[in-house]
Amino acid sequence: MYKIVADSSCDMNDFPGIPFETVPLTLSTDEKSFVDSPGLNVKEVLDYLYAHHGRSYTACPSTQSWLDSFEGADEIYVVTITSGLSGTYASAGVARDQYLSEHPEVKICIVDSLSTGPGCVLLIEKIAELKAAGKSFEEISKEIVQYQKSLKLYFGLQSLHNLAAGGRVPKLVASAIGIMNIRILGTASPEGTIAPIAKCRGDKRVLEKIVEEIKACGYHGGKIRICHVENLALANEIVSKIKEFFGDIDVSIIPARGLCSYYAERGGIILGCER
Ligand code: X90
Repeated sequence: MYKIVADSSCDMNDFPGIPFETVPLTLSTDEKSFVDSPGLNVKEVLDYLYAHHGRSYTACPSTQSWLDSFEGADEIYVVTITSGLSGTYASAGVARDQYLSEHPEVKICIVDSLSTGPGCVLLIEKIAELKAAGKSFEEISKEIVQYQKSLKLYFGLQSLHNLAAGGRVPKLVASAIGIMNIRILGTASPEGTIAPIAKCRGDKRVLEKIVEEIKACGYHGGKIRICHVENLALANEIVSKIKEFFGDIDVSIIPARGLCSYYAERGGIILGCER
């Protein structure tokens, strides 16, 4: 039996018809910890964190939580948040080595998304598609790396506070964002780190700029997945604008789970597309 496992940065809890499970990261302050499991009330956690004055931080899934997720399958595909910003990919690797030493007959492929949220969603859907097409473990392991390279990720954020506090963007890049209605538009670099593209004043400008970038990157009407942090309006506007140019495309919009909500922050959106 095959199974796809992703960490909670993928923003989905399940995919109809796909054997799928997520393994949670955690969000913490010095007083409280929140496990980013499917039942997490993201709005309440954000309310708590915005009201909290001390430090907050995140942690990648434990080896044990990966090991538990591997149980019961003999062909396992793991999709993780970018190794450029998180230890999640490494922790999955530790779990794989341990699991394989106890279950040498099992096959485990770990895919470094070099992305997050919607980028992971596209990878998960692709693995399931390749599997449904009857491809072997070896073929899927190879093809998914090529597919990853064909994907693009863009994001529009209203604050970089948590990313900067965690050392994931330089404090200098973060400084002007969040005041005077300034947002940042960025992309995932090929190494899976944050590459700022432009500062934008207001969501309308984010919308225009993101659509410009998508058109310029070689997008030709492929799949698009968008996750948002309490900003369905912007996600919907982006979709209508893209449809004006590319017609009826395969697109879906999902609310971010805990991890992406914490880093993309309120108002943030993240878009993944095929090229
Ligand atoms: O504690 C951990 O190991 C998790 C650390 C995750 C850090 C980054 C999460 C980013 C989420 C922000 C915008 C998208 C940027 C993606 C660039 C690859 C969302």
